[in-house]
Amino acid sequence: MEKLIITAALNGAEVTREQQPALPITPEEIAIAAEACCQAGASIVHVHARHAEGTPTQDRETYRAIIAAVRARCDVIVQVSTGGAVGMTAAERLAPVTLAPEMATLSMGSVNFGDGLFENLPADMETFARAMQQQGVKIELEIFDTGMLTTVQRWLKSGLLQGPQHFDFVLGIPGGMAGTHQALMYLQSQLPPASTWTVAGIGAAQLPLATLAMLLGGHVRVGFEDNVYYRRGELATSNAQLVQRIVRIAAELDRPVATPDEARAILGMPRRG
Ligand code: KMH
Ligand code: ZN
Repeated sequence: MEKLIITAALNGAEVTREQQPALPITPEEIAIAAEACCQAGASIVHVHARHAEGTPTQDRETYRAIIAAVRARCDVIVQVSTGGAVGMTAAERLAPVTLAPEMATLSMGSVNFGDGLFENLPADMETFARAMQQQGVKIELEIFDTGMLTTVQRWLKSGLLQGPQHFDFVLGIPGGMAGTHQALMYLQSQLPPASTWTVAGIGAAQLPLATLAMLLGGHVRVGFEDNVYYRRGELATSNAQLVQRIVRIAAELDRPVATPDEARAILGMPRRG
C-alpha cells in the first residue's frame, strides 16, 4: 500500500471557539496549528479563512496571509477551501484559487448541510474546475453523496478532468451520506481506476472511518473542521492530538506516514521549488 497521507482540517467554517476553545482562527494561529500537525505526521492542511472575530470569509488577502504564515514555518501542503460556508456566492468562494495555491477543494454537488443548503450548481462547479486547472492547482474532489461521483465520471468522459483524480469522501454531514463503513466501501468500489482517496468522517464517525480507510488503502482526514472531540465527552486539546492518534494506529497497521514531498509524489503534484 502507499504511504499514508494525513490531512489536518484545522478549522472549517462552522466550528466556533465556544465548541472548541483551541480552534485556530487567525493566520498565525492557523500556521502554528499547521506546523504542529506537520510535525505530528500530517502532510496536508485544509484551511478556511476567518475574520478576526471568527466568522468565515473567503477573502483572498486573508488566504494569502495564511499561506505565507504556514510557509514560513513548514513545508506542509496547504489546501484552501473553495467550499467556504453555506450561503456564500460561487464567485466569493473561488477567490483563494486566484492565488494559485498548491491544492484546493472542489465540492461535486449540492447537499443539504444541517439546516442549510450547500449549493454547488453544475455551471459553477465547471468554472471552479477550469480555474483550478488553469492555475495549476491540485484538485481534491469533495464527495458528499454517490451522485457526485457520477458527475466526476461524466467529467472524465467529457475531458473536463483528465488523468487520476484525488477524492475526499465527506461522510456523516446531516443531509449527506451516512458516516458508515458500508457508505465508504460502496464509494470506494465506484472510483475510477488509479484514483487516490481520503475520508473525512464527521463527529463520532471520524476515528472508525479513518481506521477503515487505512486498512482499505485510502488516506485520512482528521481535525476540528469535522470533529472537535478526542473521545465521547472529551474535547481534543489540539488538531495535532488527533493527527498523533492516527499516526499511532497507522504504525500498528503498517501504513508508514507520508512526508509532504511523498504526498506530492503520490498525488502527482510537482515538488515545491
Ligand atoms: N463549509 C462547508 C459548507 C470545503 O471546504 O471545500 C463546505 C466545506 C467544503 O467545508
Ligand atoms: Zn472545509
